[in-house]
Amino acid sequence: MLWLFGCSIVPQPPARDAGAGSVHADSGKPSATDRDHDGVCDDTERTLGSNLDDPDSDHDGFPDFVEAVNGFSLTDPQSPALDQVAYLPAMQGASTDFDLRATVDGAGDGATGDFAAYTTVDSHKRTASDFFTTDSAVAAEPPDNVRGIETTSARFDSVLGHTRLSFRLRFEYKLDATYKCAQGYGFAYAVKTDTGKQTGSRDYMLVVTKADSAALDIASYCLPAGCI
Ligand SMILES: [Ca+2]
Ligand SMILES: [Ca+2]
Repeated sequence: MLWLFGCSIVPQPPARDAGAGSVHADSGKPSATDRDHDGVCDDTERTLGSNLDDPDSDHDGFPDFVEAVNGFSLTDPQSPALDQVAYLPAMQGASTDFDLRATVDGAGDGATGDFAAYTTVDSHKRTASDFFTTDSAVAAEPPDNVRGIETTSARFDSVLGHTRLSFRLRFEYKLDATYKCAQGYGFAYAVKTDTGKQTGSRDYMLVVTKADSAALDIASYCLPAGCI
């Protein structure tokens, strides 16, 4: 799903450590290829319908680049929605619990939560998997639609009918490294039935923030040296 855009263009990951010759390393005049220096090239912005002169085209607080590489819309302020983003401070020992829900139409099978990290543009090749530790099953609505909840296995027994399943994901920061800027890590969470059918999948983003960043704004995020 990574690099999958609404208009189905598939850009390549930027060379994050590019030095000389990169857009930002150019002479002082405005770049011909990335006018607003937001990591999204003018041509890509035209294709996506975003604003070539605004690094946050939909003013949702997420830079165009971060939305583009994580599969969210650059022009819809509801994408990602508030409940699609988890935040984790880059401080050793920090953790965050992230609650999410998936609606399934059960046929009596068990249903288990399934976490999957997307490839990212992190220069250290980190993904959401490097921070994800556990997921658990929390509740079902209506409760009588499930026979039991195996909390630590993120599993609901015998789900029958239209049911909203609640899960809790835990992310922990165990790295020694510090973050100079915030980085978004896309992931999907789906529900798998005992017969292998996958349903209720939705995309999310874990934002790992600079440890001392009290207020996150678009300037807080890492941007590539070039543009996509
Ligand atoms: Ca741009
Ligand atoms: Ca935005």
